[in-house]
Amino acid sequence: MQWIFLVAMVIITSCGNNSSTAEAPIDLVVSENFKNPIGFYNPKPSFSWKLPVTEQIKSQSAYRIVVATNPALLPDNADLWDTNTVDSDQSVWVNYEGAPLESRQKVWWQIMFWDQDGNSSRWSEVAYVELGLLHNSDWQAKWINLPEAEVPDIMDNGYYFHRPQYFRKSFNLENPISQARLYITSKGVFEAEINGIRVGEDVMTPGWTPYKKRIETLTYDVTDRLKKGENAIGVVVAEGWYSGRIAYARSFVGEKPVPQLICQLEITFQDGARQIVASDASWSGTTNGPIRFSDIYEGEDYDANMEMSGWSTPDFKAEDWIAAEEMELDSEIKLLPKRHSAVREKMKLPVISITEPESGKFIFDLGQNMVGVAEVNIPVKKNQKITIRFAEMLQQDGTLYTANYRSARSTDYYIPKDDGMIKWKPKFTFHGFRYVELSGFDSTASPEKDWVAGIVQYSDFEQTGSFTSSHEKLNKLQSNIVWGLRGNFFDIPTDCPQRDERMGWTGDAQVFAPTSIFNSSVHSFWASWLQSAREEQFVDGGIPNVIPNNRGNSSSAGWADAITIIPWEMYLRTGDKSILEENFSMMQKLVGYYHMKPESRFGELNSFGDWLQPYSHNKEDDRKGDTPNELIESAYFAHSIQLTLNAAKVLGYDKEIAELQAVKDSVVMAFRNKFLDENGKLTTALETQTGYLLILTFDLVSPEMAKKIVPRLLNTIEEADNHLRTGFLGTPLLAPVLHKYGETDLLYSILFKETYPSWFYSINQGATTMWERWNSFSHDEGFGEVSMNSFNHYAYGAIGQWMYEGIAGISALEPGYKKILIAPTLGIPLEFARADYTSGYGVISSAWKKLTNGLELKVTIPPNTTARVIIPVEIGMKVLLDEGEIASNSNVSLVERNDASMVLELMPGKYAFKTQQ
Ligand code: RAM
Repeated sequence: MQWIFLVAMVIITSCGNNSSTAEAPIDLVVSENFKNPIGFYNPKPSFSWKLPVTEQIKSQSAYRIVVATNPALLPDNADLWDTNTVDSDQSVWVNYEGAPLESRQKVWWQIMFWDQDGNSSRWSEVAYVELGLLHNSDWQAKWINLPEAEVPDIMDNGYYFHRPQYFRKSFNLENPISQARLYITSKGVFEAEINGIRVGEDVMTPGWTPYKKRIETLTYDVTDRLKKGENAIGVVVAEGWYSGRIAYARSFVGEKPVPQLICQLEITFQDGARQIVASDASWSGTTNGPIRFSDIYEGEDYDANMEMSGWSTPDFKAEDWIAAEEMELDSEIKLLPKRHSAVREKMKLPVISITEPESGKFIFDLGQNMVGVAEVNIPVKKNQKITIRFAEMLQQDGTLYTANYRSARSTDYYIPKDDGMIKWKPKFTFHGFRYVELSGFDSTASPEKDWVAGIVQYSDFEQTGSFTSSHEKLNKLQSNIVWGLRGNFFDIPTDCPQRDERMGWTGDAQVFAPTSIFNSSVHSFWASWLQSAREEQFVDGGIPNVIPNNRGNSSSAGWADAITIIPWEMYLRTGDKSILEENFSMMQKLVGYYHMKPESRFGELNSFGDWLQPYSHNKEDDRKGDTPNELIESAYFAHSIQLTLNAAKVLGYDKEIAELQAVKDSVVMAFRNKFLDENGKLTTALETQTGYLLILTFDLVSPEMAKKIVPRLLNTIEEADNHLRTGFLGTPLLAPVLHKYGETDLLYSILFKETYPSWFYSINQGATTMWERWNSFSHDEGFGEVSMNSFNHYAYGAIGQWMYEGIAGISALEPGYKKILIAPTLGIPLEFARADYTSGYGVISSAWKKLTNGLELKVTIPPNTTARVIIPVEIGMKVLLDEGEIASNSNVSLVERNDASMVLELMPGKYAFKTQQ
């Protein structure tokens, strides 16, 4: 009897309609791609997983998720949530619907699925998610600072600054430890140590948010750092974005806020007892540590004579340290767990050559414009100051070109305490550079390449895509785009990483966001920045030009719209509806803001126009280009309404759908009446490429009218000798529009232009990143306009989207790539191209190669998706699959055969097609 019961149990728990077991699901993540997070921000996570790639598994027919408070309860006794068998092919974004999770809570989860034939999989490995501190009331700790830090010092250049504050606390733990977590953040930037060893690998934490509303907290597992007996924690806090110089003003215009620390070390002992070590007035501190000064723009000053050996260990005698002052938490400022990865050291670049253009000043070339810090490993003389300067470019005489840093000092100083070798890098600054100039080292030694390394830092995301082709310059462009991304995803999306700016310009962000997600796992990065946008939205619905905002209260068309465009783009590319839910009301308020103005008052909004359009005739401000503000404003108004409407449809917000549709129709009518004549010609003073591109991208006219407009656009391009005449707003639209209207040969020719203005032109001038201007530098004319000349500015990298979607031809037919389109665009200049992209379902790839008499196309489709592939093949030619007949493969079905292509529907798998005479 017992035996029969046991067998029955086994059958029930395997839950199969069919007894065979498939491989377990893999890559379990919560919410925006977090793998086993601790200190997690979201008490209602969603769950996603991937099906294993095997011959047999094509799709999921059902799943079961179990969630428990203890891994031992899994899978059979899940006490928090058991979905039981859910008949569904959903393998991404399954919302947790168990009891709400609480601060600190750690829960374990596991998943199994049934494939298309009802075969059950094995259970996945157990994954977990641990929450951070979700409420201000979770904090016993107080904000602390040193009294002396309240009075800032003044720098030589007149800017005030606060010296970095070192804090410490020693404490006794009487019992063996089972678990310890450090919850920590600062107003400023911090680095923590426990018992002399650094905590975590993050840099410049907590990053930059609207500090008056929200400061992000970090959580670290420090169980292994602590021991029974005496322990100590030490934290150094510097100004960072909080009170350092950032932008034309500081974060808080006119204020001189004091950097502060808050942290809470929570220890659980093996007997279950708990102890909390929290920042408060019992901590002591000093500003007399070795980091004398740190600032994002200026750099860092370090004096080794001031080193305090062992300052974060229990034995340290903190004799001249003073008591910290404590301050209660402010209920207006929410302390919330950081919702995207902090910046980290991601790569280390070696030096490729050394020069000495001025006696005693050696320049180390890293061969690549990058963002981060330089690590030096050099011989020094006691008290002989080392100067470390940076530049993105060199002048003709081989010395550093630093004029484009504007007022940013961007220099580090180090004073050695002894003769000998030092290894050092700064902690609380970052630089944008390719070249490092060293002087002041021990001049008896001759410089070696290993004296300097470039430590590349950016928000800790992974590569999700790659693009390569037969064309060297196109590959260089891809590399420059990726370096532009690495350089400008430094906790927030910045326009540039090197000069006295480095701000979250919204316009730049919206044009580059789609490209960024092809290349990197930046979904949570954008979701987090959008939260800052919600916090910064003005009462009237306007959106500041930079987020976080430190530039006053104006909104600009094409910039503000980042907050409708980015949620929509992220939804399309990930299938995550929560990004629409979270941002819907912000989107709606922006529409309301635009709508406040009667239609007759087009052009009321501030605008940067088609920023930096080449050959501008604009007499007021040539940077704003030739497309009138009012047209840009009205077009973006219509576009933002459309995207908000799309979101309302996805979310099923019926009331809003009707309202938004009505506004959209009236705006579009007004646009047509004002800006177009009946022949589709722009009525503006100048016909611009961008004017036509906006109309065609945002579908502001009927298909019949679009047919009249396309030739006009082509005409403006021809007049420019087949070059682009577009700025920040127009350039990203060129590819989608020309692609949509079948002008891909022209598009290839614009993209492959070597002459100004073009992508390859900058490459021909030596670009290793994207530049702010096509001619930021040229061999003939030298450096461009110095007042605004960044050599690391991702905006024009927006073409990367078409390299994936157009050239390689990978795009999403359904949000999140549940249904994929593979439709490569062959171009005369290319022999082959290949892109790989890791979607929520797994790797999608498309690789094509021209053959003497046809084409080879290799495609990978991940499980639980389907794909439509459009193979360019003329009538009369044959298409083979794996050297055989297509018809013999049951995973492929023919949708259509037309003059120019064969359209097939593919099940998951790998396919090699060949076209032949
Ligand atoms: C400059 C930068 C930035 C741009 C603004 C309008 O500061 O070029 O990228 O968005 O102007």
